[in-house]
Amino acid sequence: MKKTISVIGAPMDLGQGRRGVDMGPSAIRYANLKERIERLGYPVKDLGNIHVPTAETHNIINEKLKYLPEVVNVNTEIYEKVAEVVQQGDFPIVLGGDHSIAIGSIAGVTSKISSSVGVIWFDAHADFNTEDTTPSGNIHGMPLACSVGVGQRDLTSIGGFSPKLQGKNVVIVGARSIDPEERELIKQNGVTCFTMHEIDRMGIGRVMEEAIRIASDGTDGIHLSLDLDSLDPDIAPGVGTPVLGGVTYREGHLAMEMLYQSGKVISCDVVEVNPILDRGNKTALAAVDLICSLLGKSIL
Ligand code: 6HN
Ligand code: MN
Ligand code: MN
Ligand code: MN
Repeated sequence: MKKTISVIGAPMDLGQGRRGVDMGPSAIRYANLKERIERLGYPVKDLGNIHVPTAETHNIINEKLKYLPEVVNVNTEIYEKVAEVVQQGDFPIVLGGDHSIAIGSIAGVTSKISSSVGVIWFDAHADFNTEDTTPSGNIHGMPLACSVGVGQRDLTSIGGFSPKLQGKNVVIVGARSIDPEERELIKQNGVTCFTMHEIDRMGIGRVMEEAIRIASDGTDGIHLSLDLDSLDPDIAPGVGTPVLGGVTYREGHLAMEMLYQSGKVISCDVVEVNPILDRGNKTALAAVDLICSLLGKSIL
């Protein structure tokens, strides 16, 4: 019997500045997420959406940590839901929403695992800023730092413990836009980063072999945090912070196929799909295609 897949919608848009990413969970569901996963032989439970307050009903108090209290509250709810799913032995897929939801998601996964969890952060960005290094004040640029215990306390201590991850088991793949001080933080915390440069030089196959080895070294499993802006904007235009020169469609799929073959992935986030900026739900469809490869869909 295959693991039950539990889908949790997190229509969060308070971690970034553009309208529409709150519709990401709907767009991904509309792209037939449930049916397509069921076709792979998994039981699927859709647990619905986490409540996210409307941006217009709240004020920004701290320009360096926009909507901090609201982002903390939503992530606390995500943490609780994900922890419950993992406790039951199911595989959570958290649909963003912006990438700030990974703070709660990773807190939930790591709280119920006896030893430690590795993370593969598939993204055009490193999401390793803090309130001291952020160029935007947007919390979606901070979740990976928070998860290794770096940053504002309310964010790092979601679930009542910190850090969630050890830098040596964290791997960023696909990066091509990193802020200057963010770069220093990544190095200081022992995080591995395979940028587009390494993907071009080594090929995605070798990059993923290394990434899987590093993320599973001494851990009980791998959490995949999949930001759709990792893909090239030609194939995934519906994202808030597109960056040229991204991962191709096949590179993305090979990465997911290799993660499936590793047998190590225990949970994932699928974030930053913005239907307002998309063309014909293309980005949500690409997201579902990638999830299917991650869950074992093979070509032959
Ligand atoms: N994402 N590094 C930029 C910032 O504002 O901190 C961009 C972050 C993008 C975050 O795409 O999840
Ligand atoms: Mn609520
Ligand atoms: Mn991201
Ligand atoms: Mn990104």
